[in-house]
Amino acid sequence: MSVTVEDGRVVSVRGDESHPFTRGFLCVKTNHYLERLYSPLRLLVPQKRVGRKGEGRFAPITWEEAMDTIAERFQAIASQYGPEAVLPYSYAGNMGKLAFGSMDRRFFHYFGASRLLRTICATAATEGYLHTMGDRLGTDPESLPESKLIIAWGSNFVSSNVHLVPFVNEARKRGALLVTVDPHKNRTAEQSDLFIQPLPGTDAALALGMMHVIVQEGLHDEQFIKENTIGFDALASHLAAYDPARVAAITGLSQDQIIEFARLYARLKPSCIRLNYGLSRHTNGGMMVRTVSCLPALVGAWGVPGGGAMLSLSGAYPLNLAALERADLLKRHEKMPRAINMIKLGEALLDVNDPPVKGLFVYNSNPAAVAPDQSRVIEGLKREDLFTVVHEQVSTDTALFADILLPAPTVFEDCDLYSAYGHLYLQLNEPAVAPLGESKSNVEVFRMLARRMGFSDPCFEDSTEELIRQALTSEHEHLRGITYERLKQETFVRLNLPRPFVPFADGKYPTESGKIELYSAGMLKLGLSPLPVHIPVSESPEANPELFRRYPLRFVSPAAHHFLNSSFADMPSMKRKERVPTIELNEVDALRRGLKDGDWVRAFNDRGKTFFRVKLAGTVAPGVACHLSLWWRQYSPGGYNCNVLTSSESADMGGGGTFHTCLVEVEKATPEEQAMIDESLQEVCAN
Ligand SMILES: Nc1nc2c(c(=O)[nH]1)N[C@H]1C(S)=C(S)[C@@H](COP(=O)(O)OP(=O)(O)OC[C@H]3O[C@@H](n4cnc5c(=O)[nH]c(N)nc54)[C@H](O)[C@@H]3O)O[C@H]1N2
Ligand SMILES: Nc1nc2c(c(=O)[nH]1)N[C@H]1C(S)=C(S)[C@@H](COP(=O)(O)OP(=O)(O)OC[C@H]3O[C@@H](n4cnc5c(=O)[nH]c(N)nc54)[C@H](O)[C@@H]3O)O[C@H]1N2
Ligand SMILES: [Mo]
Repeated sequence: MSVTVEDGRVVSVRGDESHPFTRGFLCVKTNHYLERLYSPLRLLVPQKRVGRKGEGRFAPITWEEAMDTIAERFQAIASQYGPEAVLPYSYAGNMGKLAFGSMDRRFFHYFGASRLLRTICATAATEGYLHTMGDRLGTDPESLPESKLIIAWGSNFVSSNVHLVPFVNEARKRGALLVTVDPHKNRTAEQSDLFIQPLPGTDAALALGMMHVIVQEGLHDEQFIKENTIGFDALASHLAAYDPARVAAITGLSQDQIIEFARLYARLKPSCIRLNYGLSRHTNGGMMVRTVSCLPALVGAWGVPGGGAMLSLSGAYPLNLAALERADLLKRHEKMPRAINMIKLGEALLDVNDPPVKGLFVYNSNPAAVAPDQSRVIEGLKREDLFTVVHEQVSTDTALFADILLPAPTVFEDCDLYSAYGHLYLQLNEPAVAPLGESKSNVEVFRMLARRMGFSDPCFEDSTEELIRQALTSEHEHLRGITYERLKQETFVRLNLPRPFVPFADGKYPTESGKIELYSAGMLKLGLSPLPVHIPVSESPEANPELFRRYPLRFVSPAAHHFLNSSFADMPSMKRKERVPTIELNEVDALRRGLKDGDWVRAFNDRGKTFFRVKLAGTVAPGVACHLSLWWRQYSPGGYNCNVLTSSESADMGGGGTFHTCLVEVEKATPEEQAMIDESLQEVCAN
């Protein structure tokens, strides 16, 4: 981002033309960043709660009083219940390395707080991909113009990774085809040459059906398979179970679609499958990603520019995170503190007793809006005996539940180191303006708190610059020649990799066998199927017919174009663009329920209910419903957003979230409900 500052105020922001990947433009959300920077919702001073929990009434206090209160309460909790009764809750925030995990981790490790398993986004997909490929590496996006076929597979990159679009367009100018595989006709599907629309949670079956066709018709790349993979023979005989007729019945596609797509995939090379995390948010999500990522090996798509698959390039950044996080500080404690899965926050706050969670420190996240099974999360946050600290930029849904509320800076006000997962440049971000009001960075807050609690280790005195230098301490060749001084001078630096970077070009894969694992002995040891398989998701007619009878719509809630998770969903211009929370239905399902476009419905299941406006746009198959997320609860009629419907069940791998495995029913709102909706919409528009 290029930022113009006048008299200490940011007056404009635009893309940096000299950046080889982002190429001078920003996404629609960050284009409007000033609205957030100077938002009336910005928190500017520390505050303490004076109203009921969740009511949002606070009184200003000094930083000193805030630190004193937190230290006293945490120490009291620790002496009565042990330090594990304190739970940190954080995710990516603005994605800076230091803000994500450095002084905060040191603080909680030293203190002995419960450890948080940060599973809400990437762990299921990552594990699935690693089982096949062995590393978090994939096609260099800058090589995409070489591709002849690009497949957006559960990846709405027009919304979620817009900087990929120019590279895809370049490939298309040279004749490449773009295919989208998604249950929702999203913005990427709208721009695609071909749209394949399987039922949610059935992609492993689709990929196996494609493999069936490819192998049966002899379209696989025998030489590549022989030299680079393990387990092909076992896979080939296993494919008998995935003939097009059975796969059609599972996925809702036609046999012809499956056969034609398989032939196209085998024929056009180089090809790149752009996977993303959306696909993995199912109870079988890890296995779906593991299965789809076997496809490139079958047709020998790897080893050339523009070929392969791309889930994430985060494995290309060998930063010294251990030095930042200092997990060795845990050794001070007699036993390793327990671990709590972040997608089970409701359970952690309501059911866990050994010891109960008595103190919660939320930063870099807005769990009241983003975590699943929202009614239980809220019930937990309302607990009078829970002491909650929230460190935030703005007055989010979670901030309303704080006992102590602390102001945080935005990227314009904070110094941090940035890696990426969709390109190969490392960046140093230096502040453009001083922190607004009294806001303080994550690093600063945990440094202050460590001091106040008398933590003696010298690591708590490390400065921001020292932390960045520590992160860069690595012998790895990708970081060779990349120093703090160089980053300060150049701002962003390409990792020490050729351009384009061709991953796995040497035919070496860091799996157990050293090959791409079509059969994985490691998975067998973990109790998983060693071969790719289709396992019906837990909320489906196959796995739970009784539930399906009551809630016959498969509900997915992927990211909205104008929101970033719940970030930016407070900005008036972005809310205006998204208008109201909607649910996209198939015409058949609408007709059956007497619903028209524009009607308001109550969407519900055993976990809760929320309200959406019906959108009939031919975007989903019968039996599927889609809501673009994430609206704040504050702006959702009825006070709950879509996550009141989603489940806290974890995925088959990595403990990941399963937001898209979710059965619901919808009914037209009653007149009383409609009156409530109309009233709350007036409020939303006024805000
Ligand atoms: N505008 C915008 N951009 C974002 C974000 C945002 O909130 N808004 N979030 C950022 C973050 S944190 C992340 S992790 C990434 C996520 O990036 P993506 O993974 O691209 O985003 P999602 O919208 O979660 O999901 C992508 C698609 O998966 C589809 N999907 C759901 N279930 C299935 C399935 O069973 N099979 C298939 N084939 N597709 C399925 C959804 O319909 C959706 O179109 O985006 C990042 N970028
Ligand atoms: N239904 C449904 N739910 C989902 C998803 C979905 O697709 N569907 N997607 C899931 C995914 S992929 C993810 S990653 C999670 C994301 O969930 P969250 O991690 O909660 O992401 P955000 O909603 O963007 O909230 C990040 C918060 O951090 C704050 N912040 C930013 N910078 C800083 C900082 O430097 N310090 C502090 N203290 N705070 C900061 C921002 O103001 C913002 O409120 O949501 C998940 N929830
Ligand atoms: Mo995410």
